[in-house]
Amino acid sequence: MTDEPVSPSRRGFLRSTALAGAGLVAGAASARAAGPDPKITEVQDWASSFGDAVDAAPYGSPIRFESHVVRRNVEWLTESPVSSINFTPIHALEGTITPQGCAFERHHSGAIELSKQDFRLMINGLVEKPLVFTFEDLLRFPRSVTTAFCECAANGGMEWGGAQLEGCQYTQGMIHNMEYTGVPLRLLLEEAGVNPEGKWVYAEGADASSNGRSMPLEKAMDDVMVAFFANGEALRKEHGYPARLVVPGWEGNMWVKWLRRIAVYDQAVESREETSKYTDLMPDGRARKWTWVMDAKSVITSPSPQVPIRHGKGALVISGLAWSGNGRITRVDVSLDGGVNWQPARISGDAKPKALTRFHLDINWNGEEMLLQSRAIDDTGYLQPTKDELREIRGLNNVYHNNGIQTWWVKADGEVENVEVA
Ligand SMILES: Nc1nc2c(c(=O)[nH]1)N[C@H]1C(S)=C(S)[C@@H](COP(=O)(O)O)O[C@H]1N2
Ligand SMILES: [Mo]
Repeated sequence: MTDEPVSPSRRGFLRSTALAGAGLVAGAASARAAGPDPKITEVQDWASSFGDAVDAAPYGSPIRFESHVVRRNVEWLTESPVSSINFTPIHALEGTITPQGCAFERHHSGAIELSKQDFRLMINGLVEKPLVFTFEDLLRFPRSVTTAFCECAANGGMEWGGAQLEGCQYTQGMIHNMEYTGVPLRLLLEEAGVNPEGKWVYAEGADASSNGRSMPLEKAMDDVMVAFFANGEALRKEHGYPARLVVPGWEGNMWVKWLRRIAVYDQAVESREETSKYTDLMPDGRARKWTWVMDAKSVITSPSPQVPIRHGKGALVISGLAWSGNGRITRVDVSLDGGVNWQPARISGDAKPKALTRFHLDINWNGEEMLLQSRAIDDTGYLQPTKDELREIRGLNNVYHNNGIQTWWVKADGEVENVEVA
């Protein structure tokens, strides 16, 4: 099955009326009928000898049967792999936490190797006493723990013009969700003492690009964290070791990695041209700016183009992810007929604010074509829009903040294709 994206092509799909009556009811999954199965009746190799000793891998990796669950790149997307992006294999993951080893990476000038010994974090600008923290200093501040998704504003950007890439890894995979431990930025700012004129907090990284971004002081004092642990272990190099900003709910570009300086100013400043390009061009030539919050969005991760249905009709688990930068996911609806009829999915596990939320819907698939969609609703009452609703407002010049509803065309043979309904 296709684990690589197909070359760019545009597809439209007109809703066929034959699909409308796909009325499916949940049915029980069936087990195989008991029979003389050698996997049961014969003594297997793995039961006739010893397995690996405990030290075989002091730091373990996934078993080789899972070696396809990896980040993937789309080579034609960017000119150089050091200023590029890859994609989380969300089609192959379950639950909500993204393992660091397959969490997407976005670097403007490559992932740098910065040791804890070489790490320094400076706080200056409009503060009472400018400070420089070593990594050891950070470890002595009170810590907090939070789970948050980090989504690049460009996630789904290639789909503005129409369905293009075959797989949610590519269409929604510029996202990861980790449990972070670190120091609330507020505590470091309070230590330096923000002057009354200070209204903006500028953060920059130690890499060549610096990725300098400004955020309003209110956000910096609210839930922003200087994180050094992710999913219980040290940050990986590619995610900003030894410390990065976690900016819950806001676009990935604000999540400065290899953090080196926090400056308080009375106005917003941006470092380099490349990062200040994070604006949304509108049809009339004006640009939307300061669109930091990632609006509610969802996607069915399985079945999806990289995860076709192989078991034929009958019990089918539909699994997906929903998230909102504005708060908590309160409901996810699933449609089997391209948005004509909707039914609520089950939220599985916790729906944490500004974090990935897992939903499931168990159906009894009758083997007919489906146009699968999901739509997220958050606790502000916001309902995820269709792609056409977004285009009507924002036009087609835009790259960022595509949170439109995704459609998967499930064919009778179980293959799945990225389409749009008209
Ligand atoms: N220092 C630094 N921070 C950075 C970047 C960068 O290139 N340099 N890229 C930003 C962008 S655009 C995104 S989407 C996120 C991606 O974080 P990740 O690589 O952990 O997925 O990091 C942000 N922080
Ligand atoms: Mo990004």
